[in-house]
Amino acid sequence: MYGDIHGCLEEFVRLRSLIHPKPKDQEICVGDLINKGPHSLEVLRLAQKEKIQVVRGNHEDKFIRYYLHEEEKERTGKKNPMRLELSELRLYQALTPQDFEFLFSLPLFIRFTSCTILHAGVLPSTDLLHLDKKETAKVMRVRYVDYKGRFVMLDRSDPKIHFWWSELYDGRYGTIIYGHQPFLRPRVDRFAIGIDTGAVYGNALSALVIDGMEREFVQVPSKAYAKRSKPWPLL
Ligand SMILES: [Mn+2]
Repeated sequence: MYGDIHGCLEEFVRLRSLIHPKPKDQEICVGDLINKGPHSLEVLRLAQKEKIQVVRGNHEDKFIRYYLHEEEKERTGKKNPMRLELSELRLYQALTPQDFEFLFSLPLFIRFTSCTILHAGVLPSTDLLHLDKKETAKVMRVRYVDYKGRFVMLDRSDPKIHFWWSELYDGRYGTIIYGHQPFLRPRVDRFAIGIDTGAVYGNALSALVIDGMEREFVQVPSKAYAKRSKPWPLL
């Protein structure tokens, strides 16, 4: 399982060469392959070529939603309400129909007997098999929840009064392996493991390698391609 790559191709190639997965191994990314970093398109193509499984992150979701709005614009003349940054627009324009097909094919979660892979997390009320549009969005975005287990927007989040989502997670989907929130080191809780170690911010790209009962983290240090807008949270 690989943490958020965000276009860090060089780091991803190095990490894979350390692990050297065999054809029988399953490789899975926790989402956010693209955006922020330098080589989003190449990472996206590598995942397709190497048959790496990917769950949908909020950055993949952004491109999917933009595509659907553009389609609607063509059909009805309605304006696209979304705005992409220049770098995002360039990436969007470089995507082929095959790339879009790949993006649309990404599942929200991948379930195994003892673990589930998804991008951000679940709320106490999340039922992964019956999700409406709003709840689907939360699975790709949740960080903090309030004392009633409700989603808290990022700019309202306060670690002093809110819970990290996994603190209220009861393990009903097994161990959840997720990304979305960069940590200095992988965060290991009773029923959840966060493996985004902020590759694009110059910390490290991490993988969790599971072999039977054995669990190992493999990391490569990364260059800084983007600046964090907030100080690094110590969770
Ligand atoms: Mn994310």
